[in-house]
Amino acid sequence: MRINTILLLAMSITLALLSCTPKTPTDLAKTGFIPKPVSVTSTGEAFILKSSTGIFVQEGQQQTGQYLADELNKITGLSLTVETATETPSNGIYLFVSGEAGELGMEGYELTISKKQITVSAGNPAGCFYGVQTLLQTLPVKVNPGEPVEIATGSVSDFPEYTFRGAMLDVARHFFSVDEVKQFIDFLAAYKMNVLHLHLSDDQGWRIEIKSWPKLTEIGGSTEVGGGEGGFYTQEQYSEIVRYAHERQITIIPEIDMPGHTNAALASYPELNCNGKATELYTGTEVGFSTLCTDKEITYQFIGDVVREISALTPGPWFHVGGDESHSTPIEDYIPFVNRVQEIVVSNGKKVIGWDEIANAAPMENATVQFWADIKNTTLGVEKGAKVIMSPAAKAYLDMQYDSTTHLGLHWAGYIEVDAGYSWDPATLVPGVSRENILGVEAPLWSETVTNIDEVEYLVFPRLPGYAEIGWTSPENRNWDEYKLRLAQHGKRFEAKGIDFYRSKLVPWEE
Ligand code: TNX
Repeated sequence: MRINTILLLAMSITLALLSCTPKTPTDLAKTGFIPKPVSVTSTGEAFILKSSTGIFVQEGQQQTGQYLADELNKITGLSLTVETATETPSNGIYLFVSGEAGELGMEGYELTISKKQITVSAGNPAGCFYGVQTLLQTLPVKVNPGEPVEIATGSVSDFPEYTFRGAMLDVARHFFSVDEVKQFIDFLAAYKMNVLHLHLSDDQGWRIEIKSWPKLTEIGGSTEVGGGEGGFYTQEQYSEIVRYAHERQITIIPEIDMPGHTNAALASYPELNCNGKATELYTGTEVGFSTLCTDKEITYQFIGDVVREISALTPGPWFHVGGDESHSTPIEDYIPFVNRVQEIVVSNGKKVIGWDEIANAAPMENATVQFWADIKNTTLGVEKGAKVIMSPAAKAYLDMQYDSTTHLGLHWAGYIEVDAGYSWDPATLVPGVSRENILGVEAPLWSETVTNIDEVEYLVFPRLPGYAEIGWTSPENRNWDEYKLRLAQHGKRFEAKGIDFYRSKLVPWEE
């Protein structure tokens, strides 16, 4: 035989042998992580997760350890448990928080996977939780009982672009139960989002118990858009939401929208109206017709009580005062009103957030304006020293329809297909608002057209992971053509979690 024939033969035998070896997920870099991490390195082997695998945590990290165990057990059918350890064990999974910023910052983490050991080390507990989410995305969607679970080896180093990565749920237009809100929180947690803004009051409903003003929920909480029965959270239920979110490193921002969007309160208490007469409850979807009576002292007593009671239940630093679309409040009344409300919020130990209209009031040093529509308002806020949360309606509103055939949602700001929702940079979208002015990104879901969590899921998925990535991943590291391939891998995850998502034709979904 000639030498090349022998070589050829040897090559084909090797190829044949290689194709018989079972396929293991040994390339960590091929995992479709969302949000995309700063760096991923593969080392080409596998960690085998089995019933004897120990989960060890540093003292203080038990909650995140238990979260990891619960999630792993759901996927694998195993019954892994959590133990504390004072140093890195030689086998198993170990979660560790250094308490120092290091090169990756406080929220950064390093996930290292070798054949024998998986470690997550982070600056703070939030970083540790994010490392756990990355680890969970390395697992298959579902594993048959008894089948070994292989996790590709390598390492991930990661940290977020923005410290504020959020979504909003409007529980006022339609009410959502505590369990539904918890499901929404789980959606955010899976993609490393850390803020849930709850729009707790509007013309159609008042959704949080205020002990000093009980009729707000008794009357104002009794209906919703379309005339359904509405509902509200007791203070205990609200605290339960806060607690559940906190366990997932998510801060709740409560919003009481004022002076407009207040019909539910005006229907509950006649004295809040300038004419002293209670309004009728409202179940339509018009905006801009209601206003608190800005020159009555009782109005500020009311706001003082509401802000005090809600702030006492809210460990997060912010209170959202709304301030949008106050078309029935003359601007000369609006400005002193917002100024006074800002003082009330600050005296209750919270920082003010408001929709971009509040920039017309002053001063704004410790306040944040939420850009949704008006560039002039937003840049005015920046000039007055405010920070900005980017929620451009035409890009980031989760209630905008995907296209003209979408059966839920609105389209007043346009249609937002999955690519359009993803392909923008908060730091360059608005002239006069740059990276250093921006606190972060929030995707709001208004609920005029959605009545339950299945409908919420259809508008939220698959756009939410894109907003999470805009908040987490630097713009240089983001690109739709590459992102859509990673998103395509997540369709199976949505299905496994029972999420009703929109199968956009722009995404090559993996079966
Ligand atoms: C505008 S965005 C509103 C809401 C509506 C939403 C519907 C904003 C600050 N105000 O009251 O629910 O549009 O998309």
